[in-house]
Amino acid sequence: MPRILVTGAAGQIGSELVPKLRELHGDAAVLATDLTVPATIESQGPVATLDCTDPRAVREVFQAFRPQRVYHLAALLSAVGERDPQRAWTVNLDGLRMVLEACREHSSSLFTPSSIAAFGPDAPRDPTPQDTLQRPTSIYGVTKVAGELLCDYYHARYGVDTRGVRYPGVVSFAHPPGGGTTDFAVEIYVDAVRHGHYTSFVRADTQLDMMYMDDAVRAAIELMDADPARLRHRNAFNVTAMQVTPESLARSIRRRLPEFRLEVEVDPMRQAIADSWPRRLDDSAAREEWGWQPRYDLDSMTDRMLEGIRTRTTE
Ligand code: VAH
Repeated sequence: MPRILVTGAAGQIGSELVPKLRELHGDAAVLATDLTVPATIESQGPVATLDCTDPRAVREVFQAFRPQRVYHLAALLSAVGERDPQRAWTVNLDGLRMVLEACREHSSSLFTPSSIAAFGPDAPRDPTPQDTLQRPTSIYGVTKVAGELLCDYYHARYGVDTRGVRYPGVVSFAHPPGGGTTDFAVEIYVDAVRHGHYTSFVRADTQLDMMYMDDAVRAAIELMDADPARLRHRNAFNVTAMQVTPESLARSIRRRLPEFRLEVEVDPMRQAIADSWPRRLDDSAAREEWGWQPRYDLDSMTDRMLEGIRTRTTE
């Protein structure tokens, strides 16, 4: 049985990655950690509180659990980070550095997500290649580029098996969005079911890459299971499933809720962040090097989201 450590287990991706890893490897194989761990995750298997910026706490968890594989998800997202850049750096970079050092000492492999936010307005936006200029203008993007470079350094210098993907916006219903710029792609579904209308904080024609949660969780697992001999890249692979705008999301929702109305009230900060990001990622490297293939498109994601929100609301 492998020993797998997940940090940020209470977050949007962590709260769905942990149950999937436990289904694959057994409950006891996965230690779920976060600043506080919800009862739902605690009821299924081992948990621990962990502040990844505390080197002693990180050392103690690694010494006690001796993880063979680590999924390091603890981070502040773009909009939250932009409101507190110092804390974004501390959590996203110092936290990563503590975990990298522990992985080096314990020969653990490490998955760390990057993001489309790792690109800035100077990069080609449509498509954005795997290898191109990375000069992001958000502090979140700066921490993601620095994190990619640090993970590649630990692989080259110390042989740590570090891998990552540049996630697009990740869409799910089980966990509230975490204060990101792509949250509109989650909020629109929740408000469609609850209120029949949604007010978007970005313009209706703002196009960004997106992915349904099941594909995002599968990408993390499949990359870590991939044959390392095939990987020409490591930190981090562009991955995407679709490109959406608030308007295209609304059209997809109206297939099921014909009365749905979309309004717009732009939040200048999040609009500026979204306008600096890619409009379409080129994910051919992930497809070639480890067989990446999304399974959800816009309409199947819409159907899954509306069904999941309705079920959760009636529970
Ligand atoms: C955010 N959901 O909006 C995150 C993600 C691609 C964006 O990194 O900050």
